[in-house]
Amino acid sequence: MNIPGDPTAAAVRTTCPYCGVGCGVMADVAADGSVSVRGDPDHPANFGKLCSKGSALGETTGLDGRMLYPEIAGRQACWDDALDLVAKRFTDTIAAHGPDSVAFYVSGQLLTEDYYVANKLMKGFIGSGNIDTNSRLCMASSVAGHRRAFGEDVVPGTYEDFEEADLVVLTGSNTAWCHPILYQRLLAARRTRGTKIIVIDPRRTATAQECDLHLAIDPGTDVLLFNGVLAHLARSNVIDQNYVGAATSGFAEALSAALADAPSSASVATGCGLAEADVQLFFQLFAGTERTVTVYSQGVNQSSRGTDKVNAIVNCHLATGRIGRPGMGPFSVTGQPNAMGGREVGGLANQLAAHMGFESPEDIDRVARFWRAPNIASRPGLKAVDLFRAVGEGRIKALWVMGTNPAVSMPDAGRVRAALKSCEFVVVSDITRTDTTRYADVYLPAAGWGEKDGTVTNSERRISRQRAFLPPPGEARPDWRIVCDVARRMGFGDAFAYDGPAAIFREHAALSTYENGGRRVFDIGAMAMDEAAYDAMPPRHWPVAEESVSHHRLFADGRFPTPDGRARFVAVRQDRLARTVDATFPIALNTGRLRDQWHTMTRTGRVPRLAANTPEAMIDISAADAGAYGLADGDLARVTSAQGTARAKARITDTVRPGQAFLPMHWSGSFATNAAAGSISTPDVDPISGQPELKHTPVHIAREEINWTAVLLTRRDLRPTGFVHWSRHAIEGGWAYDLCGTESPDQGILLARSLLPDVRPEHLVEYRDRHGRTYRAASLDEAGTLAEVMFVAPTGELPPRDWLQLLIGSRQPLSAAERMALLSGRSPVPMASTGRIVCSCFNVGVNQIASAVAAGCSTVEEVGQSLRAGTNCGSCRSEIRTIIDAGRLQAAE
Ligand SMILES: Nc1nc2c(c(=O)[nH]1)N[C@H]1C(S)=C(S)[C@@H](COP(=O)(O)OP(=O)(O)OC[C@H]3O[C@@H](n4cnc5c(=O)[nH]c(N)nc54)[C@H](O)[C@@H]3O)O[C@H]1N2
Ligand SMILES: Nc1nc2c(c(=O)[nH]1)N[C@H]1C(S)=C(S)[C@@H](COP(=O)(O)OP(=O)(O)OC[C@H]3O[C@@H](n4cnc5c(=O)[nH]c(N)nc54)[C@H](O)[C@@H]3O)O[C@H]1N2
Ligand code: SF4
Ligand SMILES: [Mo]
Repeated sequence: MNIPGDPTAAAVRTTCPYCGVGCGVMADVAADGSVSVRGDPDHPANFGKLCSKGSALGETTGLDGRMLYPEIAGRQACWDDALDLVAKRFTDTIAAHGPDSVAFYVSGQLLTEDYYVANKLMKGFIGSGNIDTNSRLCMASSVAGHRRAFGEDVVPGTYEDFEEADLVVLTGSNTAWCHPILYQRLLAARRTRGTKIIVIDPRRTATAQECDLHLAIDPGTDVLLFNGVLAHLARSNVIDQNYVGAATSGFAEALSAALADAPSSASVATGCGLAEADVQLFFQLFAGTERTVTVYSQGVNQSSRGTDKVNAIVNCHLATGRIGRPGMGPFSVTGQPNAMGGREVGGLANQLAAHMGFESPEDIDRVARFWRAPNIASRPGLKAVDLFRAVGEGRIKALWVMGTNPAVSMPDAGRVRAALKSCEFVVVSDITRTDTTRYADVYLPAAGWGEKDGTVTNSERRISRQRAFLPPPGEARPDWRIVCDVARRMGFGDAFAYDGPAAIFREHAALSTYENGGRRVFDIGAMAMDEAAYDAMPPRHWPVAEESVSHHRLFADGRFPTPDGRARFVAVRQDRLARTVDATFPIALNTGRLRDQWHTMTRTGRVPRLAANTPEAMIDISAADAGAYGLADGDLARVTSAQGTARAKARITDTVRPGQAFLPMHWSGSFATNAAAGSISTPDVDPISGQPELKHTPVHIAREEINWTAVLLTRRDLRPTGFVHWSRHAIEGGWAYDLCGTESPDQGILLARSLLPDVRPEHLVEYRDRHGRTYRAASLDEAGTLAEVMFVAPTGELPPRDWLQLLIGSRQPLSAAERMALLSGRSPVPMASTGRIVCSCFNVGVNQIASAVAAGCSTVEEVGQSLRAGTNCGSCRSEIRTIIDAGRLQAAE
């Protein structure tokens, strides 16, 4: 699409496919096919800014690793055969075993149009509720909490509320890393407004490092803390009695539960593991600040108490009437780019469509009539954890996975992999090969970001267009089309005869307004538009029931979509977590995200500058626990839970408390052996929302006795087998593999060498020491450029690799001096080492920042002026501050 007046006429306006902030992106395709991106200055979510992941989007559109053709049983097939087979197996299974013997497991990363047709096919035409989504692992507790309190799954506020608040309470949200542009908007507002920021998180995250008060609560105790707030509000007489009386119900019960739970700030402090003074300060700030926004994400949702946590928070906002007004409100930030869109179409097994549910026979009837659905599901389907359990038990015999990688991201993932393996028929639609596609009987290549058209809805209910600017590679097709093609083959052609995403969106909009009469807040009736208007659609908030009425902020009038129009307080009590630590599993394992990686790394994992900040899987552990388990920094830790075992390098840090550890969720089997958090995470779920407790798994940690380590730099894409541990990260022109093992060093050398390719002797240089402890090899290609390097050595004795990494990337023929120097790992011409990358937007390393500090830079701004580090997305600013502080400390010693 050409944008009038734009200097780069080819730029296409689209939306970032990562987090729920939903930033606008302008994409340019150069003559050579390369893609560059920049923030869309006119998009109201980001006003031109992009974070490190968004800025690197242009580097993810290449064809490396993409799957270009359908496959049946691992062999390339034509689309007709693949689609026929999927339709036949689903139809046969349903005929033999009924509609509940099949299921779809889909994703908050699908576009609304993809999601809409998948949901319509399963619930309306197959006639089962068995479509669930990875949003079950992500947003289900917020959805359930909203429905309990408001009667509908609605986020009342907008991003402007972050900027108009005087107090922002970030609860279980590492906003600096996970919603970076929204966080930067908050920090910018704080600079002028003086906003107070409180972070409630057991870890001292990058977000916590910037805040005014960090409450490092004991895992899972948020209900108690917010019950404490409610009790304090009552004690301090700041309850808005008028609002409570006019707009809510259930206050007395909620307050008495809160008072019973949290009789005093001292009892809250004890129960949450906090200092009483900090608890009092929090209570006072909350009570005394009218313009308060409470933001929450996975530290709240991913819990066996998740729904209660949400309601404990919402209760405090209802009690003070701080909802639906500027700078106030409970604010659940969504994770995935279209988590919200998925909730709108009813992608969760317990929702129907367009915010209608199975609880109401009228809703079921209405949706059936609208769809002309012959066989609509009349009850909810299985939620993700139960769904995979049913797959494992053979109750679900045909499963279609779209746009998610459950073999890695589900809790108790080993059991999920076993279920996928045992399932009679598994279909996977993805853009690349993943740990899940290994189990696919039929693989369907989907078109990815930049190749498909549709809409997504961000955390503030803003619907934006994703637009194509590249042709789908090979035979890849958009997901909506794949689903409709299967539906047609199953005999439902009339209901799936869309000519494009605009037609699907039109129907979605029409359903939202169908017999609505103001009962359902989700009404986008006025957005049922033609193709041209859809193409040009600017980002806008829902609801849009009528073109002229804008509902920027919801619930401003104190009316809620409940039968009596009142919001509901929910009486909640803090009681025990589903599972707690004990003598066998004494450490509470927390899992979550890193700044520069996206989930199972299928896209971000291929971008060298996104790998540079944290190249290997690390488990964060306190010095006290490391001491107790005999672990030194960088040792390989074996982490065992009731579900399984994972291995990661220990990082000793004061950001986690003794008794806790943190493992990122990102490292799938494609990037490391056995480092996935999912394999050890508990499948315990919140009883109301069915969301798993991914933030709290009791584990045991031990040191793995390592006798050799190795690094392999290569252009080849390898999945080594037979190793105790390996982990890889993208470098320019190839991959760096870190390997290690418990075998003797000479055995380790044998094992590691098995990874080297057969090359002609004249292309290989090798060195082995007399004692068989170290081995070094490098191979050149025909053009005389460096193709592979392998070093094997006892722990801590590997030579440097920075220079060799540059050589792999440069693809320049080596000089004689360089060839001579290869096995030393040191450039014949001295070069400064940048060190681990801190700012991935401008590729600035820790050594460069430390030098700038030594040369006199004493603030983050000065470092930015000198190196540009921290001046784009800003997510590395807290790390830069830590380096400045360390420099200061060193200077003082
Ligand atoms: N860089 C990056 N950004 C992302 C993503 C990504 O993969 N990478 N994914 C996106 C998605 S889908 C999601 S859902 C969001 C998630 O965004 P966040 O929710 O911000 O991220 P997490 O790291 O999963 O968890 C948040 C915090 O919860 C804390 N926590 C753990 N237990 C508790 C507890 O009992 N109480 C409290 N109060 N806090 C606790 C953890 O220590 C962690 O710091 O991020 C989105 N953005
Ligand atoms: N231990 C632990 N586990 C967690 C979490 C945690 O904090 N801790 N967080 C949970 C949360 S909040 C989430 S959201 C999940 C995320 O978990 P997943 O959904 O499994 O993660 P992704 O890696 O984003 O998977 C998306 C898949 O879709 C593919 N894809 C990309 N674009 C397209 C497309 O257009 N069409 C199709 N068909 N496929 C596409 C990608 O290649 C990738 O394989 O993980 C959950 N699991
Ligand atoms: S904050 Fe970053 S990842 Fe999230 S939408 Fe914006 S650019 Fe994308
Ligand atoms: Mo998520």
